[in-house]
Amino acid sequence: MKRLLLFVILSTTLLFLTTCEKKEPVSGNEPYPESIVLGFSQLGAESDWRTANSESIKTAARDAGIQLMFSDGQQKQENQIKAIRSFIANQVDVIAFSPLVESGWDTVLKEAKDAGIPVIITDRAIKTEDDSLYVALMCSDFREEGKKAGKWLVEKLQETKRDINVVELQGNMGSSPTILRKEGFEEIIKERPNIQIIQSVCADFMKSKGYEAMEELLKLEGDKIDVLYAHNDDMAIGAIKAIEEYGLKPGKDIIIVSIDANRGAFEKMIEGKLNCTVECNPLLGPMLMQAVRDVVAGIAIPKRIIIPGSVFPEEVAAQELENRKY
Ligand code: GZL
Repeated sequence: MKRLLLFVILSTTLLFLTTCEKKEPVSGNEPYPESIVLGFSQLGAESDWRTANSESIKTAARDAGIQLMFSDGQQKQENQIKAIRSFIANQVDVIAFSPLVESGWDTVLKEAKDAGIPVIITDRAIKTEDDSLYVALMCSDFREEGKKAGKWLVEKLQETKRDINVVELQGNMGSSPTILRKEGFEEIIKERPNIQIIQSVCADFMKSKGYEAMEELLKLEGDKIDVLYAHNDDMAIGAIKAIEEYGLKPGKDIIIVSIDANRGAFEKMIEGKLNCTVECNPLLGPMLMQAVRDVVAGIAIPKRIIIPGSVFPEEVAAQELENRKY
């Protein structure tokens, strides 16, 4: 009788312990189905910024033990839509993506919503009437970045009364950074009627296209160009090569302000060939993985997460270079 009683007490205790053990947060290292699966649709591989962004996401997923299905859209929205559909078919836990352009996402995001899969938008924004289609948007304030570039230029030219001719290299058309960086910059320079944008061309955030576009602009406007405003450092760096081949001194004959604050821009500022870069941080991986875990755990996250950034004029480039992480 005593043996039976002892057995009952022991087995009940054991049962109680196993069912009450605290569930550790999913680290994903455990080889069991609870590990989180994230489907990420990247827009392409057009710039050093994008390379750093993709690396940050892959590394952060690995460190968080999150299974990552990563797709490169190769600068085509239809590829991103296909990737999102494959994530839905694979019943991933969360979908995240960096939208190449602002519009055209409602249909596929509704499919994700109907499948009960939460979506996090990173790096760029979308245009939609229905913001229930995504859980959160984490990206920089692109309009503010354009304004910062404009303010730096206005400050630099405050003693200059003559007409100043600006040429602009834009990122890929229809993307939120391109649209808003243009608007922000124009909002500031319109206060100075002597500063005018005389040419604005698309170079898709790419070094090679920045070179080609600047080559053409120099043929068109040559010695009339006083300032280059580039929506990212890569296009500015491509343009610098064209300016030098044309026989002018970038950073001196043509003032150059751009956005991203990548290492290449700091190196050009140290060489005296670029004058200012506005920071747009690509290292979103850890923040994204934390958001993914929170969403899976049912923890509310902010609808809009703004990534902060500073302004780096050439004067601080040398001391700042060692701190740059991308
Ligand atoms: C901005 C990002 C832009 C960068 C470019 O968040 O989408 O795309 O400024 C990149 O360098 O190509």
